Order: sequence, then C-alpha cells, then structure tokens
Amino acid sequence: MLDRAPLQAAQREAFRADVLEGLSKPAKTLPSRWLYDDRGSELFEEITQLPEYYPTRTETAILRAGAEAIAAFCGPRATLIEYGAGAGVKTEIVLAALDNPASYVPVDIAGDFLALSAERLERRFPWLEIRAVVADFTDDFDLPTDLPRLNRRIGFFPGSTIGNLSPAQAVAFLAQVGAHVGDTGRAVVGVDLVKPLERLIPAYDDAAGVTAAFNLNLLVRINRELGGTFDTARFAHEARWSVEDQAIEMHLKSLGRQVVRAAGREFEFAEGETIHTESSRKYSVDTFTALAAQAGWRQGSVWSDPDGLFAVVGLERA
Ligand code: AVI
Repeated sequence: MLDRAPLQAAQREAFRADVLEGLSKPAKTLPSRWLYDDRGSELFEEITQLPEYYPTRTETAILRAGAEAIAAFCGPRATLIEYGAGAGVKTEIVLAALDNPASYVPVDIAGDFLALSAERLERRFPWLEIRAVVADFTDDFDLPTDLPRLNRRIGFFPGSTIGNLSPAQAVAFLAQVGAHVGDTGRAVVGVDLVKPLERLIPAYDDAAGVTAAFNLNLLVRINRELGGTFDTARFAHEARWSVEDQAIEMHLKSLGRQVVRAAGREFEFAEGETIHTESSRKYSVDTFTALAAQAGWRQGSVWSDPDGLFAVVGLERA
C-alpha cells in the first residue's frame, strides 16, 4: 500500500496557503479544487443526477451516439490518457468503442479513488493495460516513460472541467496535453456551451439545494481541516452569470457583518460580501477552438446534442 501521508500533508499546507491568501484579498476568493473533499465529491455526484444539471447526461448521450465516430477519430491501438480519471460511465463508453486500444492511463490526484476505478475497469476490460498516474493534472507532470511509443495517444478530458480553469490555465493545460500526446496525438474534450440564463442558473442553483450544500461544504472543510469557525447558517449559496468572463460564478454570501477565524487568522465580512468559490466558463465551439489554437491545436471533429447544449470537441495538432 502506497504511503499517502506526505501527499496529504502537502495538500493540507497548500489548502492553508490558499485560504490565507484568498480570504485576505479585497475580493475574497478560494480555488474551486478545494470543493472536492470526500463529502464534496459525493455531493458533486448527486449534482450530476439532478434534473436541472444537464451537462453530465447530455455529454453521456453525445458520447453514446457518437461512440463509433469518436473511435474512428482516435484510430486503432490508441493509448487513452484521461485527465481527472474515472468518470465511470463516460470512460466505459469510449473504451468499449475504441478499436483494440493499447492502454488506458487515468490521471488523478485522488490516489484511493483512482485505484478503485482502475480495479473496476480492469474487471470490465480484462485485456486492457491500465497504468494509473497519481498527479494533479493542472500541474506539470510526466507520463510513465515505458508507455507504448508507436501508438497514437489521445488526451481525454470529459465533464467540461476545462470550464473550471481560467483561460490561461486552460491554455497551459491543453499545451501539456499536447506535450503528452506528441505530434501524432489527438484530444477529445467536453465543453459546455453558452446558453440562456433560464437554463444555466438553475443548473447551478437547484431546487433541492444540493449545489448549495456542495458550495457550503467548503466552509465545513475549512472548519475541520484548518480550525475554522464558519457558521454555515450565516452564509448563502449564490450562482451568478459573469458577462465579462462568460461564466457561471458560485459565491458564498455573508448574511451579516461577522468575523470568522480560519487557519489561525481572523477575517472580517461585511453584510452581502462574498467568497467567489468557482467559475464555470461556457464556450461556443469557435471560442473554445480559438483557445485550443493558442496551445497548438486545431479543430478536428465536433459532436453535439440536438439542442446544442454541450459539445465534445475532437482536436488535432496544428
Ligand atoms: C466539475 N465541473 C465541470 C462542474 C461544473 O459544472 O462546472 C462543477 C460544478 N459546480 C457546481 N455544479 C457543478
């Protein structure tokens, strides 16, 4: 069994540093990756099942309907590298459709989760070589050096998580995918498309309050891991549209004036002041392609749903 203690200690330190920095800014903010502790990951799973949250079911339907064409785009004997691994059903759809894939390389920071999903896939595809990599895919990291060299590599990034990165982070990430897959490689990326706010806002502020619980859980995590004194009843979840960034922003709004301790410091909140906890950028196929072009990619094929809610974009090296 791998010793995860050093990684966990480093994570805790990074969390502390981000909380101290983010809550000290004039416009308070926290990086969205901290939303995903065990409870946060469970709540996100619940979000994906909500009637208002269209992205997961729409992307899954696109992958199902386009499986053959996507497999043809990837080509035979491909090595599939999935960033943020183990989305489960989506991975299975693609792996089952690929023509005799050489190997599957899931990359995820959550080592235990990665091991579990790799085991499950091993049972489903016993003939497939699976090489799990524990890494934060938004950081620089190397793939195992002994992966098959001659096969075409495909970077697979479903889920529209690309939207949770800033444009600069997204370009850096796509450039790293390009370095991983090489000149002959390709990428398949899930992109959530711009659409009317009547559809977007409820997807991030659902009637059952699951997204609110997901957002507020960040305060619970700060209380538990960094000795915080947040009273979750004194903050409210808010989902708003930023015209400038073309993004849904999640905020935690202070319901009154208050002082909260966290990570050994005190932070003052005015009534109505917010912590910005996540941006979920929405693209058109063209604005996404323009972004990918900055990282050395050009548009290959695009698969979408009849209502144009979501796109799965196949990228080729420019
Ligand atoms: C993981 N990511 C693509 C989700 C999104 O839609 O931006 C995270 C999420 N936040 C609130 N609901 C879902």
